[in-house]
Amino acid sequence: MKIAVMGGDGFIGWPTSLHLSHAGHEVHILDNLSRRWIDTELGVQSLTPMDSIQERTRIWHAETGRRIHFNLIDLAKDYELLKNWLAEHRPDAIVHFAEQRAAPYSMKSDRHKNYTVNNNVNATHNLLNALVELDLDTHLVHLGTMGVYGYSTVGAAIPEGYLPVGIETMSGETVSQEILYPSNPGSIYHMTKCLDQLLFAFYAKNDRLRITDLHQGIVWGTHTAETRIHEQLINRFDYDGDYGTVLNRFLIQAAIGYPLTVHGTGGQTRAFIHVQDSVRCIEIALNNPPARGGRVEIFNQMTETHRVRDLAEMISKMTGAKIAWLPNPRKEAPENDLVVKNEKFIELGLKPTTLGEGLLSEIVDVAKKYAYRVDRSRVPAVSAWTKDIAATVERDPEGKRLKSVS
Ligand code: USQ
Repeated sequence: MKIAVMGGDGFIGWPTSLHLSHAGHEVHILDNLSRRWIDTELGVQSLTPMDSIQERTRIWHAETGRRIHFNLIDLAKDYELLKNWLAEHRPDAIVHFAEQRAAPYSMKSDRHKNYTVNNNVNATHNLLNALVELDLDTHLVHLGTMGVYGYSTVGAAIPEGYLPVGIETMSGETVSQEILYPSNPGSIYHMTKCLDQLLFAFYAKNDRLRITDLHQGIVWGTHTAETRIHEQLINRFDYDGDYGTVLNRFLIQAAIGYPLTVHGTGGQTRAFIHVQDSVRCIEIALNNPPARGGRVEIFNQMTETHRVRDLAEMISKMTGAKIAWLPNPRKEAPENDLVVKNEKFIELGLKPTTLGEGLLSEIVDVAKKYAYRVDRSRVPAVSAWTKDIAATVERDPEGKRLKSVS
């Protein structure tokens, strides 16, 4: 297949591009390199030393003989460039990662909220609009999030996208219908993924676009089989308070002797998936497109659920790290259960990589290797969901006063 990977320079976009290229597909990355600019804005850098995208693709070619093409295009702003590129290349499939993906970053200020909404919604809409305008039968695979559902299971497992409901008609009969599972976003970022869902439903119905939406959990790990091929193919690894996600953060914190930053009671249960499984799921989704004229295909892209405090306690036991119980900068349920259906990927052959497979200590080792690159002052999560919460997030786990965030 000829595949365009929108956002192919990012944390999952890069290993996905390598994986698909390795599997024999013709891969084109379209990216505006915004993650690199945001690193500069925040004054942080990936734990792992990352080369430029041009250097990464050069090394890939030198090591494997395969080419990955790179195009500097901003999907949200350069509609005509995007349309011209699609008209010229007519890809069989598109993997769409080209969105701002951090909840804390999206909640930092009014400017960050505007940026996240404008960037994410425009990028998705421009893509859909261009596919219709060019009359392309391209399969669009989008990276959504488990967070569109919220994290409450009301005693029933979260289904894969659609919920069967019975509705009583005016004549007293009950008709059954399948509706999109009610969305319940917990941040501006998560809200943009809910808006994406509506755009997809409309374009699948009105223009018969073939769309798959992958509702992914929190991705952990850093290496995949392909990023291991050469040191310069290494994936990025975010540890800072905005872009670092919980499990990877705890592992790097353990490696540098920083107390594990549990928000609140740590009773939040979330869905997880290893980055290697994430790229496999994307390949499976590409190989199983929905029919033209059908509804949006939705998969829950996760393999296990864990409670934040259980993760902290497990890593503390494994490494001897201390745990810091911090005021929660977010507005979220302090405790929740989470049961999620994920049969569709399992039936299509996914063999889940679980936490118990020795990979946790491998990540601690990666973190130790690059520990000299860590700026400890960037570890605390200071982006607060509301002004009253901001007033409570004052000290980091090492007891230092943080700059005011309210
Ligand atoms: N948390 C801590 N300590 C930390 C960091 C996080 O206790 O140092 C807690 C948070 O309060 C939250 C949970 O861990 O309850 C998860 O936070 P996270 O930063 O790991 O994940 P989240 O903000 O939900 O976002 C990440 C990705 C996003 C993806 C989402 C999937 O950044 O792109 O969509 O995970 S999901 O969480 O299933 O919605």
